[in-house]
Order: sequence, then structure tokens, then C-alpha cells
Amino acid sequence: MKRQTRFSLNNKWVLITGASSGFGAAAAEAFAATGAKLLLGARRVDRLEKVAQTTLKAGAKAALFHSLDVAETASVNAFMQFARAKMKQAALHILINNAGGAHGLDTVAAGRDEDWEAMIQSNVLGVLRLTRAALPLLARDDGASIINIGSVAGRTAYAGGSVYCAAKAGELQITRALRQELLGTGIRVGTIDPGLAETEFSLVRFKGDQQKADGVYEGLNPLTAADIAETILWVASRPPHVNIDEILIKPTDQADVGKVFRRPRK
Ligand code: NDP
Ligand code: 8X3
Repeated sequence: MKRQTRFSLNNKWVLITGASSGFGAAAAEAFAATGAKLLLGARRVDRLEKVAQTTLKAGAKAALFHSLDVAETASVNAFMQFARAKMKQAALHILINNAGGAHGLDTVAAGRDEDWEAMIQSNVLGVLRLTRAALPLLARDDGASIINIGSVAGRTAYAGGSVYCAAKAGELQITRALRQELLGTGIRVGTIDPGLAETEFSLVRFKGDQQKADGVYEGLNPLTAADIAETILWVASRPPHVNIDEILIKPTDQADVGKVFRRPRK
């Protein structure tokens, strides 16, 4: 059997959720440089517009955006209707389920319903909704990939992280189940699970408290959004016979959850 050495993303449709900041925006830029066609979704449409402009300059063959709230089935369906109309008869090759995040760092005893619900909605149900809606559009036997963004938190629990850890553990098991369900279709499925990365993640977790957010990364050298974007791109561009099931990626300064090296302040 003749094997490709790399999967070309030139002119392929790539759908990225949570493309308005962090990993999603950086991934959009990385895929743009390969000549991909981008479908970008998130709730902050003004941000998406800016990302789309940047990606067109970076080489994207198309950069289309539409409001998307992965916590709402109706919003997911409207987004997919938009995607279907723009793609015409073409297939989708890459689905990046990246939208999500943490809300609060409270113990179970002090936890708030709205934070719990937001985390389960975006990190778990959002992945399910998008995947269900996108599956009919994904190319069969032609190098398509579903790439989910998990976390070290889905593999190791920490105090204050109960629901976020549960949500990302859910994402991990959904990825593993999908891998089995899609066996034989040629659609690849995997998860990329980062450790500490400096994006808007902590600002969202701490509800806009910049000082608390900065404290998470103080004295250490965290991952960047570009590091994760490069990893996503590497996974998507493996030849079609190669499925990268799971990647755990952490800063060198992080040996495990809660096991972090911080340089003393000068
Ligand atoms: P950011 O906060 O920078 O980005 C999160 C993105 O998700 C934003 O584009 C946001 O867009 C989008 N989003 C959140 N909720 C929804 C929703 N309901 N519907 C649609 N879009 C949504 O953080 P990161 O880039 O770091 O996070 C990306 C993913 O990586 C998340 O799943 C996060 O859990 C995960 N992760 C992050 C790590 C880190 O340390 N940074 C480590 C491991 C995993 P908008 O608000 O405009 O809707
Ligand atoms: C983000 C990493 O350790 O803050 O998923 O939960 S952590």
C-alpha cells in the first residue's frame, strides 16, 4: 500500500471552536499558513473578525466566522448551517473542539451551580454537540481528524478543580469512545491535553481578576498558545494512516499538576 508522508491542509476546510482567543486563535493562524480554509466560532464575534483578518494575511484560503455558543444546541446547529452553506458540497477535514475553560477554583462545599453548569456545558456537552453536528460533513477515508482539547486536569484531580477535572476527564473518555465508534471510517480522533499555558484561561477562571490570573504563572515559564497551535497542526498533518490518540504536553517547569518549579523573585 502506498503511504503519504504528510497530510496536506492546503484548501482543506478546518473548523475551530473557541477561535476568539488563546489556543483557538493561535491554531487559526497556524493552519492559515498551510493554505487551509477556516471556519471560526466563538461567542465574541468582534474578536473572531480580527482573527479572521489576521489569518487571511497569514495565507488562509478562506476565513469565515459566525457566532457560536457550544452550550446551546440551537447555536451549534445555526453555526453548522452557516458552515454547510459556505462549504457548498466540499467536505470538512479538521474539527478542533477547543472551546471551553474553567469557572472558579472553589471547593465542592463552596461551589456555585452556574460555574458547574458552564464547565459541563462547554467542555463536555459542547464537544458532543459539535461532533454530532459535524460528523455528516467530515470526509471519509481522506485524512479527516477530530482533535479535542483536554487538559492535565482530566488526568489528575486537584482541590478546587473538581468540576473542571471531571469535565476534562469526560472529554478524554468521549474522545476514547469516539475513536472506537469511528473505526473503519478513516476519520481520526485524538486529544491534546496541555498543562499550564498562559492564555485568557486564568482570567476567565478568576472572573477578570488579572492579579490572581498572573499569580498562576508567576516565576515559571508556561506553555504558550503558539506551542499548542503547533501541536494541533502537527497532529492534523500526520499522514492519513497515522492517528495520534493522546498527547500530554506540559511546560518543562511543570512535572505534574501542583508540582511546579517557580523561580524566586529577584
Ligand atoms: P481562552 O480563555 O484564551 O480561550 C477559550 C476559548 O473558548 C475562547 O475563544 C472562548 O470564546 C471559547 N469559549 C468558551 N466558552 C465557550 C462557549 N460556551 N461557546 C463557544 N466558545 C466558547 O483559553 P485557552 O485558549 O487556554 O483554552 C482553550 C481550551 O484549552 C479550553 O478548552 C481549555 O479548557 C483548554 N486548556 C487550557 C489550558 C491552559 O492552561 N490555558 C490547559 C489545558 C487545557 P468566547 O468567550 O468568545 O466564546
Ligand atoms: C488548564 C490546566 O492545571 O489549570 O486546563 O487545570 S490547569
